[in-house]
Amino acid sequence: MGVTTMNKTAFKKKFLDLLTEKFAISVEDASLFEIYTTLGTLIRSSYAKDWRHTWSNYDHEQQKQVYYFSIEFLPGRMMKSNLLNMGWLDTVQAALADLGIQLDDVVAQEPDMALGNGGLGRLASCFMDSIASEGLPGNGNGIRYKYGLFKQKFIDGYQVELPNEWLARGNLWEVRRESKSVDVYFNGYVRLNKLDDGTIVPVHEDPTIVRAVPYDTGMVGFRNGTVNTLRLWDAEIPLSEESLYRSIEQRRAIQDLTSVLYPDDSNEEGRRLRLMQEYFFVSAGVQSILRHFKTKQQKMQNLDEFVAIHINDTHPAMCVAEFMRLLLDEEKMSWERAWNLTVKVMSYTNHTIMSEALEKWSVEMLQSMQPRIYQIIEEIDRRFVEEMTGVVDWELIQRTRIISDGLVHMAHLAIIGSHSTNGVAKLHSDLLKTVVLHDFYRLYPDRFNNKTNGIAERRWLQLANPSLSTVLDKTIGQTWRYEANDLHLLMNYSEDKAVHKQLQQAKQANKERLAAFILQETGVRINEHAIFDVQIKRLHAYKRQLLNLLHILTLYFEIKEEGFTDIQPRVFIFGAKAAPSYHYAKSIIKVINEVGKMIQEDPEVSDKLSIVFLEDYSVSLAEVIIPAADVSEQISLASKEASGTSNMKLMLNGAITIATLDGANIEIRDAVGDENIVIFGLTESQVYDYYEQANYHAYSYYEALPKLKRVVDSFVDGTIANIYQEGKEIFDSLLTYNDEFFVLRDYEAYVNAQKEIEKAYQNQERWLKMSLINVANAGRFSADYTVMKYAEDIWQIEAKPKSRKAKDEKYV
Ligand code: HBZ
Repeated sequence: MGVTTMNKTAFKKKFLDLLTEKFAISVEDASLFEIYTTLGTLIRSSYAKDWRHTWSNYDHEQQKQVYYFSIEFLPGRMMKSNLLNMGWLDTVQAALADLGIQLDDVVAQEPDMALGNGGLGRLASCFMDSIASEGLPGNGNGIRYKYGLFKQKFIDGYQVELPNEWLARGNLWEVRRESKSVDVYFNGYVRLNKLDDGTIVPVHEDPTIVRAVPYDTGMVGFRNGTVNTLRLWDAEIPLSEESLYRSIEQRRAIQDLTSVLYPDDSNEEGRRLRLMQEYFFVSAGVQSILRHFKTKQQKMQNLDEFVAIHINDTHPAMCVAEFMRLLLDEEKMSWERAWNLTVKVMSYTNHTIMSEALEKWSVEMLQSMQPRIYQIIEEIDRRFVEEMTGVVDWELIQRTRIISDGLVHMAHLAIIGSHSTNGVAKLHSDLLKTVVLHDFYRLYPDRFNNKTNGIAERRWLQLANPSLSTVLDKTIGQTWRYEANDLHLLMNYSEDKAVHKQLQQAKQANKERLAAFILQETGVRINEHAIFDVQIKRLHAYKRQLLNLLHILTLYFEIKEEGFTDIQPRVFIFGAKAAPSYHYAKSIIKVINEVGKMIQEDPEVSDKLSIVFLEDYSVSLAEVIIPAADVSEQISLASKEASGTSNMKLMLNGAITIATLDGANIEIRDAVGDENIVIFGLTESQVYDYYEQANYHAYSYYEALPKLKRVVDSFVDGTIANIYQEGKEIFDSLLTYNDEFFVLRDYEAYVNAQKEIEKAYQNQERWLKMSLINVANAGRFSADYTVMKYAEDIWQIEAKPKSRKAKDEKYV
């Protein structure tokens, strides 16, 4: 595989032989699932050799490798992206068509690997794709949750959470590696044994031992023969300890460890389990890295020349202490030497500026669950305080130390124990330095840096949008397929009417595809010629889906009560899950659904407006929505969205962004220019001024703007049916509790910005040019570039020339 091509005849023969071998069935009689299994098996066995070679080459050439620790990965479906990256996609599609099979029907058999909540998990998977595609030596380390993120259903407009049994029919891509299992210790206590020579050896007494079994999945690089590894850990009862864990509760406690992905950490029992999960995958991962390193017979002293460990958000922050534990207790290294290595090996990414989202664990919980790790954290903290005393003021030390007020601050551990802390967009990284982590910036200015997020453009353009891809191939050639910045060649056609026309046709085809999907899923027939206005992301107050809804209601009342008729028809498309315990977010979902129903049932408006709230937003759903979008809603309160990544995916597919100056929106504006994006609302510094002066009065906006008042009142005056409680809750959040996220403050600017969008759309010539400029300038947001920057600046890892084949040989 790799850059070698597979011809149609050879593929058909292999495929039919394997189908017979596996199922003793003819292609005519085979079910789609049997076809899917056969094709998947063939794909996997075809990259197996490259997988083995990649692994052994890294060792053989003594390459430094990065291990990306993330409590979430959200790869979505793998079949098509593997085919694309192997260079087989077109051949297989054509060969199957000859056999009367549509590849897309086969692909749909695969459940989404949904082991993440949102942007953070998806970013980790985009990085896995790009790391392999750049030929970089890098692997993922995470948890193999038995249930993925809950399946969302709407019942009477309410979100209901159902289990997502993604493993029910097996998982084609994973390999269970029993022989690489490790033991992870919990609970018990630590006894310090004094040896004859006076050295003290900590012994973990009476532990609960959990066996961590890795399941590896190949991460296939784009046409370069590189296949890296995503290693996900499952918790099992250790065979040797079977007899010890006899009670059902004990056995269940172990099995539950990797059972669910946490959408929710709001109750004590849940929090305990979450902390166990964190230590579980940290310890298993770090142990297996060191074990592997030892087989290479390198000296421990040189560890930092071979290993980089990345801490994705604070969830894996215990990597710092676990790494120390192994160097101290197992390798008998001195504290100073171990610490020096740890800081060089570790690096940390922060994904949020909301301080309430930075993890803190109670000393009591951490100490009882992880007595040795807690001791080490205490010692790191003690030495930190000692080192800083007399150098900086006492208050600063108190604010930055790891343990204070009975809490262990995980972000502090990650920053103190690593050589690099980065934010995920320029604004976010600046805010880390100046506000959120300012104290740490004063201590360690050199550790802070920015790495703006990126996306796997192969998935989000080549795979998700074949119509646009074809137009690009015809217009600018194919080099953009491996060098995303070559999309810029499209700028040469920014005034070309013929190209505009083709872009328009591609968009229309995608809109029809989405409309058909919506009809099939919801029974609702939407206007394919309306503006498709899209907001897809987790449901959160700061992301302000509510602001979007206020605008929709404004249009509704303009039609109903003010007799507006010349409104450009719009379909508002939402995709969003709310954390099960996030009451307010669930109320927003309910109200959006009820407004949707009200509009749909009203013939006076239903031909102009509609709301489609698609259930169970996921990577696969995003792949159908994004190519069809005309408008990209990126309307978070400035300063709150660390980066955003759907903003990048949507611009890449030619949607025009309506946005606040938040997260990566700012960099999108810089890329496309002010004329090709619609910006509105408070800036981050205006938001901070309000905070400083405490002078925001939401009520005054409600009072001053009659249209806004009409809309806000509709939550409580009976205009919208079935939202008695939810409507009141939202009304109160805006007026009684003074609108934490400045929705009313930004309302007028947003409505005006939406008018601008409408005006631009009505001038299709202008719109298509704007759209083209967005596509042409999206290349810089390819995660290929992002991971190269991490590789150079943070991880200090390199790709060997031969693993960069696709780029270097220009395969087209
Ligand atoms: O990470 C998101 C940010 O909100 C978004 O702006 C950014 O683009 C993206 C990638 O950097 N953060 C998350 O998605 N966070 C989580 O999903 C999360 C999951 C579990 C937690 C906390 C946060 O315990």
